[in-house]
Amino acid sequence: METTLIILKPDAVQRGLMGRIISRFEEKGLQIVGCKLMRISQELAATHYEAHKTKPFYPGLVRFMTSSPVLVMAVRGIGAITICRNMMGATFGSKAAPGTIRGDFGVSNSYNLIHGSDSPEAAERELGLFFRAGEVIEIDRAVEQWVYDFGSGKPE
Ligand code: IDP
Ligand code: MG
Repeated sequence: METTLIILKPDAVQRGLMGRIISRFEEKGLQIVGCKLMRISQELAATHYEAHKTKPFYPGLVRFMTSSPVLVMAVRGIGAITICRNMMGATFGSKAAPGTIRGDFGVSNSYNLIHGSDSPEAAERELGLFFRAGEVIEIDRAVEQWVYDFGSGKPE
C-alpha cells in the first residue's frame, strides 16, 4: 500500500470543487486516510516547493498557495502515487486531458486545482510536512474484499 499527499489548492476550495474532487478518489477505490482544511504558511509553502525556488513562477506559486485555505489529504491504495497523478492530469489546465481533474475543472496553468506527490520519496517527505503523527490513520474497510482481488492471497 502506498500513501500520497494530495492538496486541493485555494482555487478548488474557493470554487466549491472539494466534494467533487474527493468523490473521484473515493469512487476510484482509494482511501482517504487523512484530511484537514488549513491555511499554508509562507514557510511551509517555501519548504514544500523548495525544488522550484529558482523557477520564474515560484513567487506567484507561493503567493497563490498561501492566499486562501487548502484541503490536504493523505490518499492510500496500491500504486496510489501514480494513480493519483494520472487522475490529476497534466500540470497545465489548458493542456490536461478531458477525464482528468485538471482537464475537467480548470483552464488555468498556475491555478490548476490540485497537488499530488510525484514519487515515493516525495510522498514521504510531503506527508511529513503536512501531517503530524496520528493524523494519518488506518481505516479497516469492510468493502476491501470487493475493491481488490484477494484470490491469490494478496490484494491485486
Ligand atoms: P505538478 O503540480 O504537475 O507536479 P510542477 O512542475 O511540480 O507541476 O509545478 C508545481 C506547480 O507550480 C504547478 O502545479 C503549478 O501550480 C505551478 N506551475 C508550474 N509550472 C508553471 C508555469 O510555467 N507557470 C505558472 N505556474 C506553474
Ligand atoms: Mg510537482
